[in-house]
Amino acid sequence: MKEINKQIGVIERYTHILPVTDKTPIITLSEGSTPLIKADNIKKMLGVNFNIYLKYEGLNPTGSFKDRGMTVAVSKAAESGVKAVICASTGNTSASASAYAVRAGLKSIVIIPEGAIALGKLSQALIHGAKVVAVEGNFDRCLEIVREICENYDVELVNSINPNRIEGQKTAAYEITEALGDTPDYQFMPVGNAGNITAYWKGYKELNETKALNLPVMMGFQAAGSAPIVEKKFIKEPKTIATAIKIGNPASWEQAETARDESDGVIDRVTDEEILEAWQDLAETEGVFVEPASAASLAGLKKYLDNGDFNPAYSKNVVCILTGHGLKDPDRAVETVSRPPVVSDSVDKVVKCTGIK
Ligand code: AN7
Repeated sequence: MKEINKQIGVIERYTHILPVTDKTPIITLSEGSTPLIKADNIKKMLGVNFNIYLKYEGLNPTGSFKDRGMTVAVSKAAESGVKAVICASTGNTSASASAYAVRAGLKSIVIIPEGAIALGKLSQALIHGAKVVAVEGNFDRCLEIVREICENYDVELVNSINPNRIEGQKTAAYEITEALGDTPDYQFMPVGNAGNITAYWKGYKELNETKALNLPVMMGFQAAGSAPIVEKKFIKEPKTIATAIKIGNPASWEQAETARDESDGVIDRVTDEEILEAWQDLAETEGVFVEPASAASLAGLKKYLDNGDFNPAYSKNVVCILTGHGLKDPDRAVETVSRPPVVSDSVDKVVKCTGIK
């Protein structure tokens, strides 16, 4: 039967720039092709002249940018004939790996830091049938354990140290560039394990080499309690409400520094307070609900505007990457914003609470 209006995933859309061949089975959930949303309400709120765009990666099939890399990593794993994939995760990688593993008919094994995963993400890994093991330790320790397991057993590591993850994730740089008709001037984004900033930088460098497009300035932001790259040292006990980026020893540390230095950008930190404020701004002014870690991008932009360190001309394009969906971490919203009033079953009482009158 003919498939009508089939949305293709990133492997089919970007075959020519990805490490796939005719022999690679394409394991896809039609990821990518996420919207680049013009944020004119935030532009007005901030009183700036330049253009602000939001790359809403929470609209990928499992709710985060990880799907772009996972389609490539799991397709290559299936091609190689392994029987299982494994990852350490602060949540989103595990949600994505377990979903793509199901489609490939592979087992998935997920190692998470105990008590430090947002509920939405844990429920995804569980419903997709992953073998989930919670370790009494932080993410960095989980990744060490997974790396050791991979040295001794025939399982494929699908964390972002797997180069196929980076290849898949670089497609977001291509999409942004296609949507704008040019590379952006500045890109603000969260940094955790630093795979994503590495992937974007690879994408933009390729576009620079093949199409002579300008390189954007990369502005990466870690959470203040988990900012090893900023502090130039491992953080033994990282702390932040943005659990996705609660990482004290990023695997792609050096690559993140390269992106920063080659682009004349920064890797800086934003406090939990600044993250939550930007997170609420996105929901309240643009109707875009993201998980807290994602809001580190806008928090970083606001910080640099406040500092006076950031003053682009009116025609410039600034993109904030929103890495994960707000429904990943619904508890945070319910805790932060006041709960709804409960009234007895009466039209009058309901009307009184609504503010209609
Ligand atoms: C929403 O899932 O590390 O700098 O194990 O889930 O590429 O690590 C997630 C990271 C930003 C940081 N935003 O990206 C994992 C994991 C969200 C994330 C990041 C993550 P990287």
